[in-house]
Amino acid sequence: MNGTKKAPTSEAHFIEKLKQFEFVTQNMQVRVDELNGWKDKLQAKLVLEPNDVKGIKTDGALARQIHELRRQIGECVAGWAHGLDSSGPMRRLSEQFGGQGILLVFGKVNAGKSSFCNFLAERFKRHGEPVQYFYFENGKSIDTQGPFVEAATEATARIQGIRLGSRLILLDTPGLHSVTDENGKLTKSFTDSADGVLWLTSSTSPGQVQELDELREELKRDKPLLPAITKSDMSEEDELDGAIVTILKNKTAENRKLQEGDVLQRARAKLRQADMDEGLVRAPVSVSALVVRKSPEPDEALEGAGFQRLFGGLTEITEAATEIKKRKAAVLMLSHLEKDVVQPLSEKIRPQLKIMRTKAAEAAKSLDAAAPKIGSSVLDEVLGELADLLERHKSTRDTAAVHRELSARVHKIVQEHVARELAEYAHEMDAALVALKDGQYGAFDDVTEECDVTRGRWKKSAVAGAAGIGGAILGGLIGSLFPGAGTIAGVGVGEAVGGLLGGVVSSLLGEKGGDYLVETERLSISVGVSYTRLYEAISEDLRKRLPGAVAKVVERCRESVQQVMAEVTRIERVVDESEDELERLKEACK
Ligand SMILES: Nc1nc2c(ncn2[C@@H]2O[C@H](COP(=O)(O)OP(=O)(O)OP(=O)(O)O)[C@@H](O)[C@H]2O)c(=O)[nH]1
Ligand SMILES: [Mg+2]
Repeated sequence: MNGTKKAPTSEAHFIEKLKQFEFVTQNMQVRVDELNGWKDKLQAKLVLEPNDVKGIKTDGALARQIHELRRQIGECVAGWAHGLDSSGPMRRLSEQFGGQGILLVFGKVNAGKSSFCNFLAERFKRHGEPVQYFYFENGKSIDTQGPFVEAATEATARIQGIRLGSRLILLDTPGLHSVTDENGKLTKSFTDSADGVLWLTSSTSPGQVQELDELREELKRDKPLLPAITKSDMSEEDELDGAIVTILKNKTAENRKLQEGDVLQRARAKLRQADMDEGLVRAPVSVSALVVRKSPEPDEALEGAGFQRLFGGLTEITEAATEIKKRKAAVLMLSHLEKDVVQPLSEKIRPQLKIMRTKAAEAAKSLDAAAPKIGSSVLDEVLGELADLLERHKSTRDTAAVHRELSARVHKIVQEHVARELAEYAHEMDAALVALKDGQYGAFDDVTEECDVTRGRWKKSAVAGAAGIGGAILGGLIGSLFPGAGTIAGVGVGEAVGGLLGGVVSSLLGEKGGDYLVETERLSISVGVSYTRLYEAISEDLRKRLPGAVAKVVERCRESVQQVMAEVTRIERVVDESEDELERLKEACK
């Protein structure tokens, strides 16, 4: 026989209604996906670009700040996953029972929880509904043959459950204040997954509201609470066919009403006092599973034992639980994102970004001062060496060597100053910027003196030959009197003086020497080498080009600082925008 009659009972109604409940909506899955997507996007955007800021030395203060930021971001992102893991058992359970409602059967040791679960399973079976018992081991649910152990002494030491029909899970937990602390912890790790709570309190001393302290978190999450006063029965002796028998009877209606009113009042007061929503407490229902079980007509006994009312209450809280469940995945995800993602970003990353902004601004400021300072010291040092350098190459007049050596010196001096003043940076001056091209500044100059020379010549070659020899000897002598005048100058002087001497000799020889020819000539005689013009030309050019070349190096340093600043700004914007975006997603979840 089956329990449904013409006018459906509350029990039948509950069983039917349960089939229509949708515990998860497609819509919420979309929300959860959005929240997951938000996190993934944030993680991708938090990757620091580029990997290393060009031109900044790895041991410098700026580089250390970047390194620190990268480390902190890495730590935060790793923390996200950890935050998600710590809610593992609950999450796994929620996933496993994705489309089903979970009611937590909660109460003190011996409150009658396992008996209550077994009893409901019996009722479902009686309605031809599938029933499946299971328990948890190592985080996995294992199906088992029911029913659960009911005992006068502590019976349940594991989390076990029953699937009633295809949509409802009852979680039977070890009793509160159970002798083993482990059981309490175990229970706690699963209570999170519930969508609603059935609080079982024995009619022998109902309403020990301090038990609700353990449910603080569930109630904070707006889970509905239905108190059931169990064992609402009493034994009475009666006479049956002349024999004295013990009969189990329901407690009187009056007694039940009193207890139900009392439990409701206490529970509400407790929630109020704990700053929770007292509206979560539903009207308590007094029941006796044992009375029904002992009755020869269990279907009929349900009403008197309080179960039709209880099914009414179950219908209500299951309905409320579906609402919780619909939002649950998104609510859980949101609370994870706020606690594990947004909070560390504000507490760790934002302050680090602020420090970096300050450091970068300071660096930019000291670069402003660095360019003119380095420019003028470099110029002083280079010009201070220029005269020496030219002096060293004067004898060879090798301007190519001058340019080569000077270019190298300029480059080296700039580098030395840059290394000292811009120690943070790895930029080098582009040597091409100060390269001195050969021929650019002219050459070493001759220092000359001018004189008039009178040349004479005999027609007879013998005399001319003798005069030429003597002149050459004397010329060489004079040439050596002008140091640095060089061979060419020496020969020139020798020839000119030779000509002069020839004239003297011919006058000594008289008319007999032959015809004497005289001519006067103006000669420019080189007496030394000057680099005055070269010095001027080079120093003028360096004055023009060096400050610019130095400024270019400083500019590149500034670009590096700007790169750091840009990255700081970008990360700040990512954090701001992500927080705004999460607020929008949160609104959409409501
Ligand atoms: N009189 C009466 N006794 C009941 C009723 N339901 C359960 N009991 C008894 O209460 C005792 C405890 O029942 P359990 O269902 O094991 O209680 P529990 O809350 O699961 O206990 P733990 O698992 O130890 O926390 C058993 O001896 C049951 O027979 C009832 O409706 N009336
Ligand atoms: Mg039990």
